[in-house]
Amino acid sequence: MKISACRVIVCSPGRNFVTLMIETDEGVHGIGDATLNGRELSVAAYLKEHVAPALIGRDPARIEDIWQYLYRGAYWRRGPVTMSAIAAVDTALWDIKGKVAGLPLYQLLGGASRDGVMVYGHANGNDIAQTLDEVARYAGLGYKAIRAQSGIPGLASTYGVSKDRMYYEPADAAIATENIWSTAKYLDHVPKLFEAIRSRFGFEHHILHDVHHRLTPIEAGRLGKSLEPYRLFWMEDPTPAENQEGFRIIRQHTVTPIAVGEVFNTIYDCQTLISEQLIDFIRTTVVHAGGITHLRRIAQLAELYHVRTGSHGATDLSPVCMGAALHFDLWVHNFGIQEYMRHTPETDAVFPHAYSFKDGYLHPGEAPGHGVDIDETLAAKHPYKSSALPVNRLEDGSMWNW
Ligand code: EZ4
Ligand code: CO
Repeated sequence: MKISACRVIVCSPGRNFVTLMIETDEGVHGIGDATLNGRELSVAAYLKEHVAPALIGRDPARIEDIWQYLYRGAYWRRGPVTMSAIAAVDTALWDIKGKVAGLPLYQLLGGASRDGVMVYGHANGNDIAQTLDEVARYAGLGYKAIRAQSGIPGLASTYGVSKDRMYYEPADAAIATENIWSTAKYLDHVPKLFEAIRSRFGFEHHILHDVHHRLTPIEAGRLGKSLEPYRLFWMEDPTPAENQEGFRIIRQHTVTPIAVGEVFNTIYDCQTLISEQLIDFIRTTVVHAGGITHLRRIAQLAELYHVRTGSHGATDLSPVCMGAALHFDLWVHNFGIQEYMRHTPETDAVFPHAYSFKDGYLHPGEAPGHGVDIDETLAAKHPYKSSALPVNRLEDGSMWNW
């Protein structure tokens, strides 16, 4: 069997997605997600110009060799654009391997380690009362784990709070929207949110929170300590993680579990975080961290150090990534949780999929490969729309992390 075509499909059914389609001379095809929110066309160009021509005629069964060819062979290693492009190829090749074998992807990896994949949904509101109502809604839908975010008094807008309660799409304008941030106002408000959640709902549910890279390590230590009575499942991205050693400071001050890594693209981004046991959950995903082949290496390093997986699963990761991630999650021994932000009905229609939700768990289904396809006719009706992620400034105008 040989790769006969390699095409990039860019569409926007509610939001932008980049999908790689790999076809073979024996009629089997596979697809992979290559979406990099706000920077979509850079990955599309990388794939079209530099990857697709080199894949024609290759044996699609040689997944490891093609991964190494694209990683080592580029000379310019790592980075989100390169690693998302490699991820798309890798995901499509695993999809093909599964279809050829007639087996769902999780069976190729080693079979199921569990019956279902625990997911968390997003409760968000403009204020605490609204967030509490959303927690109640997710609990009513059967979720065992819920992420809670709320607006902050004195700030016009906040990460994680959306107009539409079920979907969260931060990339909302062609030129980035500017938000204002105050660490003092945030640190004052957040413990009140979790105190209110625990006093209304008790401790039955796993409760999570995303700090979205806003704090310094010592501030994160203070937040983690102040949230200890509410026993969070995790505190996510407390501080930007380029300086992995900085997490030692957070660890010295709190036992609130820490999840990091949705923006990481290789194992080297989390080598110190994992080997020094500075985090509890690693959030690398199929699409942004080199596909199933590389995610497996990260998870198996993490397993040595009691770090569990908790993959990113926002709406900007397409159903193709979600399908592949669920096979990975069902198999990987040191699984922790999977983020699951629902896609819009328009997105779901373009990407028919075998995965399904029941009682707080997702299951990837039994279709061969990863079980997600693309309706290209429908996709063509939703052309690309330029949209950027917001930026953040402090109240005095200085740029900050969004
Ligand atoms: O801001 O995926 O945990 N989830 C997140 C997401 C990210 C977006 C960026 O594209 O942090 O909402
Ligand atoms: Co996050």
